[in-house]
Amino acid sequence: IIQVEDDRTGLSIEALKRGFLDNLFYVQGKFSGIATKNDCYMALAYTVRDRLFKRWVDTAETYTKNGSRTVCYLSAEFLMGPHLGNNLINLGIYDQVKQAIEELGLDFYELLEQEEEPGLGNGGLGRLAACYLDSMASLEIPSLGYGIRYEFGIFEQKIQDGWQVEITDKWLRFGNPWDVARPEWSVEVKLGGHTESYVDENDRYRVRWIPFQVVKGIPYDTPILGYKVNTANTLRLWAAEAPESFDFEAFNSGDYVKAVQAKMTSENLSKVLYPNDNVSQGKKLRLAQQIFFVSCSLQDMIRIMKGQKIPLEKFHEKFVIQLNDTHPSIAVAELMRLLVDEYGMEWEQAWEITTKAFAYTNHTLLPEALEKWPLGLFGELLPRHLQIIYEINGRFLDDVRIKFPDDFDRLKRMSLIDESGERYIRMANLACVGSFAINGVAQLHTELLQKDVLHDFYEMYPEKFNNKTNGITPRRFMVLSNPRLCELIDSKIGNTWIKNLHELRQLEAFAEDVEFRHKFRQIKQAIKQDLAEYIKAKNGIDVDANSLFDIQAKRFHEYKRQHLNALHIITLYNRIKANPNIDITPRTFLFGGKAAPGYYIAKLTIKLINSIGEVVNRDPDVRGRLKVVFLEDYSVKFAQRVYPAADLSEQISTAGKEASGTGNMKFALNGALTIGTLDGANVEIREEVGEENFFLFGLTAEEVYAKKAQGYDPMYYYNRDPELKLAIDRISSGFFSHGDANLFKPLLDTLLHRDEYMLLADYRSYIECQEQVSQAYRDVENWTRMAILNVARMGKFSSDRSISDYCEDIWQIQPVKIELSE
Ligand code: DL6
Repeated sequence: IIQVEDDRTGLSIEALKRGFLDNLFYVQGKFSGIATKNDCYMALAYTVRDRLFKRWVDTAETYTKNGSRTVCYLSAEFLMGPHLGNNLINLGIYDQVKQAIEELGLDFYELLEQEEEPGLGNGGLGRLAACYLDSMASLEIPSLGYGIRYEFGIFEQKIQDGWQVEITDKWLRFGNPWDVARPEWSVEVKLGGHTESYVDENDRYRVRWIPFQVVKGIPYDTPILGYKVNTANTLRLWAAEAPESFDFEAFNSGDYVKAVQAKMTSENLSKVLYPNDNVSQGKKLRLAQQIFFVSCSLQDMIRIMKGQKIPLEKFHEKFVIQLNDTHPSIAVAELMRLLVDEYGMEWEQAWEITTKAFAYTNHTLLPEALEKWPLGLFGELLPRHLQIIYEINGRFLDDVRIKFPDDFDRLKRMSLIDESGERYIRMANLACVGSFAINGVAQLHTELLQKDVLHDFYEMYPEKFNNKTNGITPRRFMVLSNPRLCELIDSKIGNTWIKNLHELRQLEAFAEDVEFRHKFRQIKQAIKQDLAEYIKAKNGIDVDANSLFDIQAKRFHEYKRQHLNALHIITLYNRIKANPNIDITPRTFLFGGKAAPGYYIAKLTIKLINSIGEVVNRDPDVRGRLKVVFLEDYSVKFAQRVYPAADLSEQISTAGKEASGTGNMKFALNGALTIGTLDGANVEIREEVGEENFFLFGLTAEEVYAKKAQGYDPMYYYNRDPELKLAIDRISSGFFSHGDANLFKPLLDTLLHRDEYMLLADYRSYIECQEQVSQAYRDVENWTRMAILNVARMGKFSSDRSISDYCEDIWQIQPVKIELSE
């Protein structure tokens, strides 16, 4: 008998080639002669997907048979990054596929590049959700990610004349090979209208909701394969449609156009991702998106329970639901509605189940990011939920009264409804009351939540609070994005660190090994050279790969203080202008990141950086010692190129403002040293890598509060620090704006008159710290030693560690091994 490997599952080079050609023919309908790059990418994606399906189906079957307890991760954002490369890594067939594709005469990397990344998130919060899916699958934890299949993800950024311009992200334009529609599991979601009370056949008082509109949610499932395990979990994203059952013709008396309009209105729900990071705009469509995906997901969970014949009373035993910030927190009221109104459960029992099912992660301390909905808007869209929230609130405030008698101010602060002016529903309060666990995302962040933002809730329910420091997946952010460094590490300590990042500690010994340091440096240098070539091709700027690559890549936000970085560049430039022969460590300043389209100051900061670049990059006095580059359209795909190329990672937020940060972890894991404040996870990174391997500057969170309380005056610093004054005056004189003295005025006004984020107070400390960086970089051997120690000590920041902690402390869930069926 001749044994031939199956075209769809075989992992040999020959089977992979056959699979590819088969998909090119039968899925794309093309022969090699006329196939486009995209046809070839699609054929390859399907070939890889075929190999996931066995694992995916067997995983689903095992969970169904066992009725496994499952984590449902509810998130308005999943910033997954390209799937192809990651799936190859997790399947363990990267090299085989590369060879197969090359033997077919194609460029493997070109095909990887071809993938349109699903940009269904803004930044840290969405990317964290993606890292957590990877870790849950890799740790064999039964889980479902639930979110929205936005037709348009985060906008594409173009830089025109130094300004950010936004272009619609049409990521679905060529189709998406990674998800499968499951119309058979569609559900309906009600919106608007009014409620009626009635008495049921058992003489019970009930409420019926008569909606104004009904929207259908269609689930699209993407397999999420774990690293070198058989587990393939599911990311289930909902797309909105008009339901057929809605009889438009009768409803709109034959007005076809109106009927089509209604269809369009429904589809609007999943049309576009709101492009704000860390700000809530209070828009009705956004609330509609939230209830849409939350209701779809909860109804889906109930369907799953029915399928597994598990009674609804056991909802909280079957599922634990993690709320990724307050965006899905309407789920507390929606689960109550489903249990009480739709399934006739008594309030007390429903509340018991609900409060045992939900856990809430807070991701921000910024007041503008805390979601609150005007009561009128909320009631118009969700009249029944408003009643339910009133009921929850009434009972909750009774509990507060008992625990803290006669404390009326406390009642006002804790109420789910803000009645201090215009009335609002406070979503963080709803999440706290409705959840059994509340966590922050770094030690300092959790402490500040307890002390300040959620202090009353901490006093009410101290047992609910816990910290879960964020983490990142080493599969995407090392194995996939930095193969050269991985190869070096593997050659010394093997490759089991990929599943157990603490094993990187073994590299500490090699920090003292000259030869290892040399190789480590060569690799960094080669990666920097690659990025330099990319920059030359894209921006037309010559960048010296021997210069210090100083990178700040993250969303643009005043609290992240990209403009503090800009003040440093101007300071160095001014020193050169004053003394052209000054001895300066050559640096390349790289910036990447998007600004929310409506955030004027953030967009002006992008313009400022580009304007500084224009002057600095062409001034002959600088003689190439400083370069400033703006990396257009920063994305997960792009980030994978950027992290490995960094020497210095800028983590310079005002202390007490950045909840955690995760870019800080990605840079350090790839061997960059950090210059940073004691903010978010920087504190823990510094603790791990050692204070001698971290460049610390700036006020602490406590000092920031104290200074504000004393009455902070930025002009004090401006008037006393001549370098600071000169840097600011250079901007205001129009030096960087072709003589236009008004262009950057709004930005400078924020600094000189209020300086909410205390750049001026931190300026001198930052500049001095940067001088230490410049000195340290000249000691090549010691710099490399420090970089290696950073890599070696990043074990704590694997998202596998974060997820293990969630499993143990919050979710109470065990791994389930998946055996592949014959
Ligand atoms: O927890 C993930 C990520 C943190 O690392 C960042 O520090 C934090 O700013 C971000 N928070 C948000 C909040 N958005 N809202 N609401 O994106 O979360």
